[in-house]
Amino acid sequence: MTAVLVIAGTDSSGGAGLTRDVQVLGALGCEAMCAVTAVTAQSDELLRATLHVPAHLVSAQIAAAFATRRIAAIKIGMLGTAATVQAVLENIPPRDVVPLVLDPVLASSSGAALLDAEGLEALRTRLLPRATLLTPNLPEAAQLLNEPPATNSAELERQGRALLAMGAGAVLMKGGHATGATATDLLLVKGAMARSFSAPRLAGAHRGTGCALASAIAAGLAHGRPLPEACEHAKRHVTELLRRAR
Ligand code: PXL
Repeated sequence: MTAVLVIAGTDSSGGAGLTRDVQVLGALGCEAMCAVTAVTAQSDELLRATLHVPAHLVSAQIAAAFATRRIAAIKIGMLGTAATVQAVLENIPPRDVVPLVLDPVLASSSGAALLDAEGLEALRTRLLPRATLLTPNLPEAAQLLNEPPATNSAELERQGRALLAMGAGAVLMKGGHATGATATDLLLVKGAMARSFSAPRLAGAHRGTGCALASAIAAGLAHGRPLPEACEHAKRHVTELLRRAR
């Protein structure tokens, strides 16, 4: 079976994080290898406690995964600290060898920081240029750029292009935090027209959708789908998951 390495934190509520990633990868025909970066105790409303896994143990998990199987794609979620960002950088192959989907997890749905300030700087300057695809939501894109969140589609595209200029191979700007009848994601690749993927906006707040989408895209890339097709397929899969969860 095609193997995908997930580098992420756990969420005891089951809404987000590593368990969500593993669930989605399994449903899409991939085997999940994993490197746990953090253990979080949280409910939907509150982050109660976090343990950051020591960097040497994150390194060892990644190295062991690569020693065990041929890994067809990597998905990165919560990292927590700069030391963990560094451990990841030291243990993953270059971008042209294994595609990397980087979900820049900065805060929990309840608003608690999931990456410290030094970690954010390391992610922005060193890990982002390693990403095949960066998948920020509106608040994450804004924080990465030190700007207010985009409020219209022109700003969304400009911010996405600014993140491309920082070195990401491609950027998928997720419109889930915007408003309007459709939830539209915008895929930006250097030298190409923007492509958008839309789905009807569902009522209510949904946790773990970012984790699920990035994992579904990683599954598509692992199966050899071209990036736009992987994004489109992933969006459909996650929309269906949300619909069924209601
Ligand atoms: O959805 C982002 C996310 C990722 N990883 C962990 C989380 C969350 C959001 O709460 O808890 C562990």
